[in-house]
Amino acid sequence: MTWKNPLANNLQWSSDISNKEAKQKVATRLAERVKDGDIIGVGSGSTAFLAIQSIAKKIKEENLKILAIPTSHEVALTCSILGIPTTSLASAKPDWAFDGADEVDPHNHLIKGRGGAMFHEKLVIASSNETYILVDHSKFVEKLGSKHPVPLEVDPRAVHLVETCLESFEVSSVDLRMAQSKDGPVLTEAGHIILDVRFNHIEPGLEKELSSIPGVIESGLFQGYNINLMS
Ligand code: ABF
Repeated sequence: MTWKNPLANNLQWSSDISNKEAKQKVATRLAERVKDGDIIGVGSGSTAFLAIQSIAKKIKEENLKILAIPTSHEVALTCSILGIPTTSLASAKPDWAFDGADEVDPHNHLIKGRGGAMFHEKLVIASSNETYILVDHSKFVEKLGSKHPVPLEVDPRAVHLVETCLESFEVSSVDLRMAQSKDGPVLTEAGHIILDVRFNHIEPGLEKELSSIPGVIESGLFQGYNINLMS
């Protein structure tokens, strides 16, 4: 008897997808570049979710074999439900990767991390020969930080140290990201907390300065990565 995955027909994004039509268009275009044998880094967020679905459709129709490197457990589960085999950065290097973003400035610098997966997303993007960032018009900003704070993934033991170190930056607020239920902080897949930080100015070297603070695992700032923007 053939086993039929009961989740396969019920796969949906957890909430309404904003600008869904624009996101779907870019997701469909992204899927066109999938070739047999590709190892693809797969980002998180609703745009990436639509892209995974378009890719799954294409590989089924054209009987392609690909391998995905997911950036979160959630993405891994989505791939698995859609029948896309997965591997990890420890075993393979992505030929290319795709992901979403929260803000993109005119230099293609990004703020990411609304879903809290920016550490793994950064590892995948930094490991890929080519990266496609999928965005709709709402993501373009003149200055990074106009709409979103910069998330920092922080070891919980370092929370006070990191807050103290942040005093030497021009910061207007630092918020511990709380779970929707408000009964505790959001924990990343690695068990770290997230501090959402609003900087008065985001200068080009800020990403490196932040990662040099002891206890900061990674930030959601992406400055100077070789990315191709798709909108
Ligand atoms: C991931 O999803 C995150 O780094 C980014 O915060 C978010 C973008 O989400 P969406 O595509 O749903 O707008 O890429």
